[in-house]
This record gives sequence, C-alpha cells and structure tokens, in this order.
Amino acid sequence: MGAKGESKSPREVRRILEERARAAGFDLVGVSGAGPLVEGGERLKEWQEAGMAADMGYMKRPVELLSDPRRLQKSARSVVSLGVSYYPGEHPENVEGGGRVARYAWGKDYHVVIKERLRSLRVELEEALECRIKARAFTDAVPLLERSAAQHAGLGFFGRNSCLINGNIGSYFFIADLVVDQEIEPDEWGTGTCGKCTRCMAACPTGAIKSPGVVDARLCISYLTIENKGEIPRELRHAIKDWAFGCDICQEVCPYNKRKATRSRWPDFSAGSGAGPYLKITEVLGIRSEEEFEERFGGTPLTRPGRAGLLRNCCVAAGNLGLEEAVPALVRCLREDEAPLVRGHAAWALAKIGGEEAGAALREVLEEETDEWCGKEIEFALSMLFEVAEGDSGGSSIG
Ligand code: B12
Ligand code: SF4
Ligand code: SF4
Repeated sequence: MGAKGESKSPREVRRILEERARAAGFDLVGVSGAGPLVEGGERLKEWQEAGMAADMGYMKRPVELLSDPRRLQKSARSVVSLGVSYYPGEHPENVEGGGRVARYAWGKDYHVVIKERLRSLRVELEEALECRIKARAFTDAVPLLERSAAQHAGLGFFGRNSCLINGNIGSYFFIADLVVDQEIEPDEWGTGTCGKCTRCMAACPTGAIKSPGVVDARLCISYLTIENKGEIPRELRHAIKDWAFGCDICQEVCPYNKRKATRSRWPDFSAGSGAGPYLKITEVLGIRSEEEFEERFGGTPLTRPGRAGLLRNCCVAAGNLGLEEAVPALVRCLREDEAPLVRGHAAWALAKIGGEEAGAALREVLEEETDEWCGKEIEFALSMLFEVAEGDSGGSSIG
C-alpha cells in the first residue's frame, strides 16, 4: 500500500468504497476484518465430515484454507463483500416442455461479468485513495466461505435454506469479494431471522435441507445437475422434475423473495442475454460435439456441467415431462452419443415416456452396448417398460 493511501482514515475509505461500489452497480456493500471465519469454519468441518460435500474436491480442502482470507493473501487487512441482484423475474409457465434453468444462470457467465466490474472498481479505488491496492478479486471461484464473509460484512443473515438473505432484496444475489491490504472500517454482522417459517425445508423435493442452514449436496438438485460429473441416482431422478440446470425451489418459496426480490439492474443477467428460463430439450439433445456445445452455450454458466452433463439433465427432464416429441432425439442419443452418461440417461427417459419406438430402440441397443453401467441402465429401462406393459394388460401379480 502506498504512503498516500494511509493518510485516509478507515472511515473515509469505507465511505469512498460505498460510493464507488454503488456507482459500479453493486446493490450491497459491506466490509469485515480479514481474520478467520471461525463459526463458518466449524460448520464447514461438520458438513465435510458428514460427506455432504459429495464429489466437490475443492470443498474438501482443509477448513483452515477455506475459512481464512489471509491464506489467500498474506497482506489482507479487510474483506470487502459485495452483493449484486441477479433476479431476472419469475419463470413463465412451462407450456412447451422446456428444461428449466435456475434464475442465476439465465444470462451471461457471472464469473466473467462480475470480475470485470471488480477490476474496474479496484482501479477506481486506487485513483480515489491515491495508492496501489493489493487485492484478490473473485466471485464463486476462489475457495473462501463467501457467505460467511458476507454475513460478517453485514450483507445479510443465513436462512434455513442456507442462502444469505438480505432484508431489503431477498436472496437472489451473487456475492463478490475483494480481499484488500487496506484498513477499512468494518460493518456490523448481518442479522435477521426466519422466525417460525420452515417453508424451504418442506418444499425441497429431495429433502436436501437436513437441518436449518445445512444442505446435503448429495441430494441437492443444484449439485446433481451442475457440479455432479456422474449419473443422477435413479431414486432422485423423478424429484428433479423439469429442472435442467440448478434449482430455485427453496428460494422461490421464501417470503423474503416473494416480497423483496428486486430485479437485477445488470443487463448481463437478463433472460435475453443468455440461455433464458428454459432450454429447448430436443435441441440440446442433438448437440454431439464440444464445438457445437461451446457455440451454443459458451459465455453462459451452462457450460459448467459440460456437454454430457447438460444432455444427461435434459434426458431426465424429458422423461419427467413425458415429452413424446423428444423420443426421436432420445433414440439418437441412445444409439449415437459417445458418452455412456448420455446413453444411460436416455434409456431411462425413453422408458419413462414409453411407447413402441422407445421399446424397440432399447431392445435393439441392449446387445451392442459395451459400457457396463450403461448396459444395466438399458436393462432397467426395459424392465420399467415391461412393468408398465404388464400393468396395462392387467397382467399384474393379482392376476
Ligand atoms: C459448494 C457450493 C454449492 C453447493 C453446496 C451448497 C451449500 N449450501 O453448501 C451446491 C452445488 C449444492 C450449491 C447450490 C447453490 N448455490 Co452455491 N455455492 C457453493 C460455494 C462454492 C461454497 C458453499 C459452501 O461453503 N458450502 C459449505 C457449507 C458448510 O457452507 P454453507 O451452506 O454456506 O453454510 C454456512 C452456514 O452454515 C454458515 N453459518 C455460520 N454461522 C451460522 C449460523 C447459523 C444459525 C446458520 C444457519 C448458518 C451459519 O457457515 C457455513 C459456512 O459459510 C459458494 C461460493 C463460496 N465460495 O462460498 C456458492 C454459493 C453459496 N452458491 C450460490 C448460489 C446462488 C447457489 C444456488 C442458489 C444456485 C442454484 N440456483 O442452483 C444453489 C442454492 C442451494 C442452497 N440452498 O444452498 C451463491 C449464494 C448467494 C447467496 N445469496 O446466498 C454463492 C455464495 C456463490 C456466489 N458467490 O454468489 N452451491
Ligand atoms: S436448491 Fe432445490 S434441491 Fe437444493 S436445497 Fe434448495 S430446494 Fe432443495
Ligand atoms: S423459506 Fe422461510 S425458513 Fe426458508 S429461508 Fe426463507 S424465511 Fe427462512
């Protein structure tokens, strides 16, 4: 930090930060010291030990790393937490049988968009404070407990759905961080309460909210459809309904969002700037190469699960929607797709939708399938179809 910057008091720096961050479009601004996030760290440890981090390797790193801003930057003195609403509005009704996309992902890739603004905010601060600022700038990228840091900085309180809720704008906001070597006047910790409400816990379709503020990622649709690289466990597929990317249910039911959700002022997060609220399932199921995938979804958050992951999700959504128009595309996935992940979920979806074409395709590929897991999925799909057929013809166990 340059000598000139030190002449400004921590309070004055706080005032300048607020002014510049708001001008840069951030809805929430707060500051905390750079000490370890003790309570968050303890909760993280319990969560890790219970296996709730699923297969997210980066969430299994030592707690001391994830909960200490100074492990990110030695010279850190303050953590600036910023909030930006991404709320693009409500989902229109799913009349065309689309794959539902969580609101945070309707627009452009927030990592890129926010990072750009953080960079210019830092430059502006350097100019206003007349000094160089050493800073780490990130959002949802560097492993630090961002919600805990933001709660310490006064941005909100932890809801029972584990999201950080702000009394004025609800929870549809991203958290972004600037870990800086500046002494800035800290804010009071965020307070607030869910009161007697438990709506999110009751509404979660997979029972992922195990206790207030504790989400088991292994059951969370957001994990299953985004971070998960493998299969979606069969017993959870039906609960995913039409969600093709992420899940908003525990936020949709939240009274804070119903009353306070404030539309994003950033055009980058509007439905028109990215994939929007629904994916056209048949179109996604037809994407066979990485190039095509990048062309269609590059620059949006939807690249995260990869091509096979997104097709897997669309298979499950098609099955749950009983989307007959998707049968030809699913049959092509079953026959042609190079990823067993896609073939296996296509088999399940075909069995869910049913019909002669689906049955014929499943029987045809059974002998040729070389992947063991996929072969089992096809066998299971055929048994599902057989059960339905038996049920239809009155051939149940009663008979
Ligand atoms: C891993 C991860 C996930 C995982 C696990 C989610 C989870 N609840 O842990 C999955 C893939 C499931 C996920 C889903 C989503 N995520 Co996410 N995710 C993260 C990530 C990378 C780490 C979260 C984490 O540390 N989990 C570990 C557990 C132990 O931490 P936690 O649940 O936050 O619990 C904290 C509280 O218990 C808290 N705590 C401390 N004291 C107290 C006291 C009380 C009384 C309580 C209740 C809690 C509490 O300490 C813990 C540690 O911080 C963060 C970014 C980051 N680097 O922080 C984004 C982040 C949390 N995700 C975000 C978003 C937007 C989502 C989704 C809404 C996306 C979607 N629509 O599909 C969903 C929401 C699901 C949900 N209900 O949480 C935002 C949340 C913004 C906000 N306003 O809260 C973040 C902050 C990204 C960002 N920079 O904006 N996510
Ligand atoms: S995001 Fe969906 S699946 Fe995950 S905890 Fe919330 S309601 Fe449950
Ligand atoms: S739905 Fe109710 S319990 Fe869940 S986070 Fe919102 S206020 Fe809290």
